Amino acid sequence: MHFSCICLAFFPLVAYGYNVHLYDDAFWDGRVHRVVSDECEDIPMKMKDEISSLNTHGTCIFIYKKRGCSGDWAVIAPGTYGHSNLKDISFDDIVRSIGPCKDLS
Ligand SMILES: [Ca+2]
Repeated sequence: MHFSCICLAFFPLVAYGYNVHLYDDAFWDGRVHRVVSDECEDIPMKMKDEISSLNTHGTCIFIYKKRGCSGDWAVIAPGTYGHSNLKDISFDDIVRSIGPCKDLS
């Protein structure tokens, strides 16, 4: 118990904020929609089923195939596939919500 208190003191629980530009064409082209948040956000109707590439500006997000951050998901973070073309990870034109990265450990 004492140990966990020390951990919380040195590593406070923080929200994993993200800053992402979503594009309706591959390779960061077409219409763009920016989302800055630290919680789940549904894709606006005007961009629904159109997202084909994205730029997370070094942050980490989860993308989901259903609204409310549910359904199949994938991690988009520095070094992962899919940023330039979501078709590479079978998420082209299907992203309906995005959310902060979760601790998968
Ligand atoms: Ca598209």
